Amino acid sequence: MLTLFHAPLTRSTRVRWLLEELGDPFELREMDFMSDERAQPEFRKLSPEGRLPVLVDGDFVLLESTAIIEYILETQGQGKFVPEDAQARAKMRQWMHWGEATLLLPADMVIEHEIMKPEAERVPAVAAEGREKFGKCLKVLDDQLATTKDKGGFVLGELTAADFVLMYGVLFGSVLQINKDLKNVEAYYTNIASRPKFQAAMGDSFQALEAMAEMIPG
Ligand SMILES: N[C@@H](CCC(=O)N[C@@H](CS)C(=O)NCC(=O)O)C(=O)O
Repeated sequence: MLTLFHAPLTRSTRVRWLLEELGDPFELREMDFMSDERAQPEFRKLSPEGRLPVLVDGDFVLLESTAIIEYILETQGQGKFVPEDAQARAKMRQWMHWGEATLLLPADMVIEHEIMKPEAERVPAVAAEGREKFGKCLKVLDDQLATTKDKGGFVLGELTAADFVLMYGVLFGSVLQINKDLKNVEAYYTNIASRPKFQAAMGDSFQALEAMAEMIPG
């Protein structure tokens, strides 16, 4: 059985959502992200930098949420959430990489400098630059969603692996109020948030998101 090391509101939510949608049993090892659990030597053997998610499949340990999603779909997805056509599959990977490498870079600038860092270490100019760049990225996604909204409502129409990745940036775009004028992105988030399996993956994180929204300056 697969074991997922997870903490609420981290990228492991992507993997947890996928596992919930697939419906096979898995072991969830929930960690307290803010405690010293991730610094423990036993955990560092799995994740040298103490990062989440971590997937364990027998003796096999895998890091990086996008690689984990591809591994799960390849080993137990039975063709779900992966287009058959090679070019559609390539587009799925394009959006997966974009959703991690491009979209989350400015998102992290905002999250770090508005929420995570102690106040004395926050640099408002970094947060402002992050907001601007994050907004521009989300506009790119909004334009893409305009082309697929009548074909299933996900980034390529039907739900694919790319959406499990993109969801995470979109969720923070919503909390940070950056999506608010991007109708297609907002509709996309609302659609995902209404899925029972997504709600199961989020657990009580919706309340944590509300608390986070209140911490945002201005
Ligand atoms: N690219 C990696 C990023 C993993 C990552 O940085 N996860 C965050 C939580 S969302 C983390 O564990 N950070 C710990 C730290 O920065 O010390 C992935 O997609 O899995």
